[in-house]
Amino acid sequence: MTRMLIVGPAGSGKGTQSKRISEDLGIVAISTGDIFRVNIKEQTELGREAQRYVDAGDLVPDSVTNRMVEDRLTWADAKNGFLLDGYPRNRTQVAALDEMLSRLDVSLDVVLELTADREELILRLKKRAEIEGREDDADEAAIRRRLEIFESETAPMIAEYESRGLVRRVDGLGPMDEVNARIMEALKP
Ligand code: B4P
Repeated sequence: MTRMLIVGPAGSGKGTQSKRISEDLGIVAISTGDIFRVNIKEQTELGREAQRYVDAGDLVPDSVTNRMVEDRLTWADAKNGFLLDGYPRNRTQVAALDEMLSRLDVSLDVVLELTADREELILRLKKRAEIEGREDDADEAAIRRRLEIFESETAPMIAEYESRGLVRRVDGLGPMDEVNARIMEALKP
């Protein structure tokens, strides 16, 4: 049973790799970004609340995001392990996740960090904008904002997990299969 996080800047391959890890390890992948996008598409109350933040590349308020994750972690499919993609993203969310896990009487096994340089990230997001038409990829200002928030809020959060000895860092550059092979190597005990 594995309980893990995948972290990295926008475009580093989190969503892409988490689907593959989920299949390889037989654990559910939970992407906060995907949950927001589905809710925005369906214009649920959560979607209407999150939309302007997601479109601008800002973080959705912690209270909204934390509540959503806490609910999702109680579903039956998360009982046998999970991979959280895109959560937590700042220190407040780390504290909230610590509390959730303690209530569930479980702990994290590993935090997988994907790295890639800024030019490559921007290139990938622009390419995805052409293919998938995600609003936050099509807007340069929103891309910059997501990368800024990663530096100012998420990188210090990763340092926190590093001090707990949980981080395994993997180079996210190169073909997806190669990145996946590096990840599987890094996840070996
Ligand atoms: P996310 O959905 O997490 O968006 P993302 O950071 O861009 O990552 P994503 O997983 O989609 O992209 P990936 O790197 O896999 O968040 C979107 C928004 O939701 C946030 O801005 C925020 O508003 C909100 N949100 C989410 N979580 C939140 C939280 N915890 N708190 C508050 N708000 C939150 O891949 C990018 C592209 O690169 C893909 O097109 C892929 O095909 C390509 N790619 C991947 N690997 C590649 C490789 N090896 N080579 C070439 N291309 C590759």
